[in-house]
Amino acid sequence: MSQQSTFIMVKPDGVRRGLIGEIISRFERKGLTLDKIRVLTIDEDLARRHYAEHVEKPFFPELLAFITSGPVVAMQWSGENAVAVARKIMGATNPQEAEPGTIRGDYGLVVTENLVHGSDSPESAARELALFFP
Ligand code: DAT
Ligand code: MG
Repeated sequence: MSQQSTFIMVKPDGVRRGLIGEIISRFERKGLTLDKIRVLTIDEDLARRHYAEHVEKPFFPELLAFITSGPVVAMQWSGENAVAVARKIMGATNPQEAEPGTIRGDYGLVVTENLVHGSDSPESAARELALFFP
């Protein structure tokens, strides 16, 4: 356990559906601290760098079209064990498998449109935070 920072992003579906406040409030209520926030539309270059590990995957074209389809809310959150705690609040990648009570479990239905991104390790967090908050 340690003090950590993590990168969290409300994806275009969360913004379109008016769920920014709902998603932010879940991290807030848990006790994490919002350090940085910005609204932007991701272009193809940033999408390829952010999702570098997935560029060769069969689902990447769909992921690229989706993540560049409208504004996102990019954030830095910090707190004790923030990386893993935030992933727990988000729920499983596929919203159909995500538990009720998680963001994806409560609001998502299909895997591409799963509302929220969160770093999967402290190393990913450092890389992603540097991309979005240079
Ligand atoms: P996570 O967002 O939980 O870290 P990931 O990094 O494995 O999941 O994948 C990044 C995003 O890509 C994920 O949020 C939704 C999409 N995705 C993942 N696996 C997929 C699949 N099998 N089919 C379609 N989209 C997928
Ligand atoms: Mg991931």
